[in-house]
Amino acid sequence: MSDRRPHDIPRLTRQFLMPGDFLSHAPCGQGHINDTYEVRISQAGTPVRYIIQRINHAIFTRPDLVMENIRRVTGHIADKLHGENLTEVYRRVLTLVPCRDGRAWHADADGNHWRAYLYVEGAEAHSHVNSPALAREAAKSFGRFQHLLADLPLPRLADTIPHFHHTRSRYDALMHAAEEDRAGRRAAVAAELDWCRAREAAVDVLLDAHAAGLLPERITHNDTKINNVMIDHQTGEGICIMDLDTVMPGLALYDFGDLVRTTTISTAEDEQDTSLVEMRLPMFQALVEGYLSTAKSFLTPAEIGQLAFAGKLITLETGLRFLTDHLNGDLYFKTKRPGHNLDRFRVQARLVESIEKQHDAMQAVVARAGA
Ligand code: GN1
Ligand code: MG
Repeated sequence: MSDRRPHDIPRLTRQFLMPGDFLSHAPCGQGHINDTYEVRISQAGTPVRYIIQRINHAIFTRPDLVMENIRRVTGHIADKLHGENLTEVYRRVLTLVPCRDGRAWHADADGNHWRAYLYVEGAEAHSHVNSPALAREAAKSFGRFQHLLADLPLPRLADTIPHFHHTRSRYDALMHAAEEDRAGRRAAVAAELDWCRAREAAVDVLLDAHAAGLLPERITHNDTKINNVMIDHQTGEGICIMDLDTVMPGLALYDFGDLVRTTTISTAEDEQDTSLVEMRLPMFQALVEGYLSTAKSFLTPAEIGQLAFAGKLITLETGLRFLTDHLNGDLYFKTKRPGHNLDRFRVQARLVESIEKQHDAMQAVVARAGA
């Protein structure tokens, strides 16, 4: 179904259990996939904020499974945090706001699926990391998130996007897109494709280790971008993990890898001057320390041994995905300018190279912290 009509947010707001009078709404967040709005409701004169989000059903083709995963995951975490007698649990885990008819989401007449959350006040998501303290907090929070979900009761969570971090499939999809050359862009990216081919061996490393029984399947977030953790204004603590659409079975290293990709990088993901892109070792060190502070109790030595490689792999994988989308004509990720996905690919490629150059130093950091 198409999504061409402007979203009538005031009307949508009335579908959810948000008592009060509608005040205003504004787009919010930096996501490349869903449409996110902040709404303000007046409750007896006090403005209260909520988040309303359209699930991109071209990408999440089973929004029902996404919502069932999120309902279980947020409910489990909230129960555990209450069990620890923590205060402000509604700020420490996302809280779904149900619809007036009791459902967890609203399907509109255009075939769009909408859900709502309480707004996490007194905190913000950062799109760039300027201090090791922030990197440490983010990694600590994602480690805690994995830990909290380690005892989620069966059944297994649904694979909302099958093969999401199956890097071999991502590589094959790129080669397929190059073969098809739907947007007529292949000739112009011949050098980029060669760069990817030269790194093909990397795509199987974690998959092979998993198949050999060395890396266990866990419940993972799978989209641990730095802007998916809310940092508390007062304490600087990573207080709440957001963007739960891809929480599903995965490898812990995928989560750590995407933290490396988005936190150690010296620039934005789409920086046009790629000479500025590098992997910042102090940030990597902070990530390793922060992650191990909450995840060491359950990680295996094989997982700890691949922390540095995971950063390279997920950066490479995300690069493959950006280049694939460029070749397909920019159908998947939202873009703001021509060549945007190609710019994103080039940044990932420079970051991979920077990680390759600093491999030994990164391994030494892991060895020190993991010992
Ligand atoms: C997408 O929408 P956002 O920014 O949270 C993507 C991630 C990529 C990321 C790259 C469902 O996440 O996998 O790593 O862009 N999400 C999906 O910036 O594909
Ligand atoms: Mg996301």
